Amino acid sequence: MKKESRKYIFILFLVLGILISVSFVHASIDTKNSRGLTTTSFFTSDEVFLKSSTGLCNSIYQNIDVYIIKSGDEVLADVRGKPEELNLTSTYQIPANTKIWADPVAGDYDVIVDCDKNGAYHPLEPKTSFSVDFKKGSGNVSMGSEIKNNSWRYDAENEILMIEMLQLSISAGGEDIGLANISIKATGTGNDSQISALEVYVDTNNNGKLDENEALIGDSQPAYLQDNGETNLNLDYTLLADSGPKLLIVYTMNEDIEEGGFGLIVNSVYGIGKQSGELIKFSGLPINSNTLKVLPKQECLGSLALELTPNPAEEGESVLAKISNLTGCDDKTVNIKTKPCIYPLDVGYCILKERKCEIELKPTENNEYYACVDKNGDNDTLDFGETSSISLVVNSKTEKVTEEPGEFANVTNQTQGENATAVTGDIISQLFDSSFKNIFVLLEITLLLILVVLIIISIRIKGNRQERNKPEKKKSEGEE
Ligand SMILES: [Ca+2]
Ligand SMILES: [Ca+2]
Ligand SMILES: [Ca+2]
Ligand SMILES: [Ca+2]
Repeated sequence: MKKESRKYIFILFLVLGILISVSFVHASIDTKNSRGLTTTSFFTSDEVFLKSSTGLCNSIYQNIDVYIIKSGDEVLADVRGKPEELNLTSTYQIPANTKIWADPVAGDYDVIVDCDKNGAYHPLEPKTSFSVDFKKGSGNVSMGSEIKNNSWRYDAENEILMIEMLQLSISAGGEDIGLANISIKATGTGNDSQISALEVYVDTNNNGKLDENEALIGDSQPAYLQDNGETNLNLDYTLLADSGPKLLIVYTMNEDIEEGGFGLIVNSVYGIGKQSGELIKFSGLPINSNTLKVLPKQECLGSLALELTPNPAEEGESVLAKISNLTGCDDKTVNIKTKPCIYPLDVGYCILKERKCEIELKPTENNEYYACVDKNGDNDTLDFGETSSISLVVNSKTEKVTEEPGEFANVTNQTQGENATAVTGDIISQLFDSSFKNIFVLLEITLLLILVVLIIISIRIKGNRQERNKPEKKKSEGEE
């Protein structure tokens, strides 16, 4: 019996020992992914998180070091450069959402909790393992800022041949990608084989426009071999992981391109992963551009000229405004204004026929005259050769006489001959007018004086009457 009871005690201790060791195992650490799932397998595109049960480090150490070391390493050489120091919760647990590696490198690893922070691993300290596999990167393309080029025409005086057609946002994830090629298909009624060049640039300043020093990364001349054709351009550009530059697709137009609508579709973009070496097909395609309307070549050329005859002119005299120096502008309207062209029409207009037109003016004073025409039909008069101005001098005779009375002699001397009599007659009538006015002023003053005297007299008479009434009033009061 004694032997039996010893056996039972031994079994009891054994069970207790197992229970204790189980509770020790229970205080463990595990790796998990960003979705909170416990796992030991990660990709290079993932982030590694750490979690634990309560009572870690036998509930003795609260401030601990977490090491990630290469699997099987004896020394604690952290692959991130240094261990991560952590404060456990009040229940001796790794805090929630503890990320231990944001950009893991492919390989097999151990995670060790150095409870006593002595820089060495003790077999009783918590430990787990995980592996990271390389995953090839991914690429995406999306529409950038909308480019609104409604129309274009060849203008010899303002030669703009390069037209931005489409801006793309492009991005890489997981690894750097060397862009390999882009496939672009022409659309629209216009004959695309007439487009001189198709080019792809990096829109460094992201303004939707091609600027100086922006890098060309792919091109084709001509743009397409045929109408509505498709061109596969080779690209020379390294897209860095987690970056998002903008690309610009630019057409170079041709002076002799025929009218029509011009658009394009980006069908595909391919690149090669710099780490994986694998072909990466970009998602997000196809993407369409807006349609550019190509108009007939600009025919109305030259710089508008305005001439006024006579200039100087006499007051009341008609002046002819002559418009000239434009070719190919017949049937266009030229507005004449006394203010710059942005102001409303205030004088008149004429319509160009056989390169010229004219309009009769009735000027009353000196003025600046402006001629305005919209040569290129873009609803403004801001383009080359669309405006002209000239000063008109109007000799006003009466103004000179009234403003400069001391210069009668000069005026009469200047206007010798036929005009002389008229001018002298004018002066006499003006002198007569002024003396007539003087008489009226004198009369008014006299009448005013008489009025003042009459008022004074009436006040005095009133005063005397009151004086006389006073003793009579006192007398009557006394009688009462
Ligand atoms: Ca230790
Ligand atoms: Ca076409
Ligand atoms: Ca730009
Ligand atoms: Ca214009």
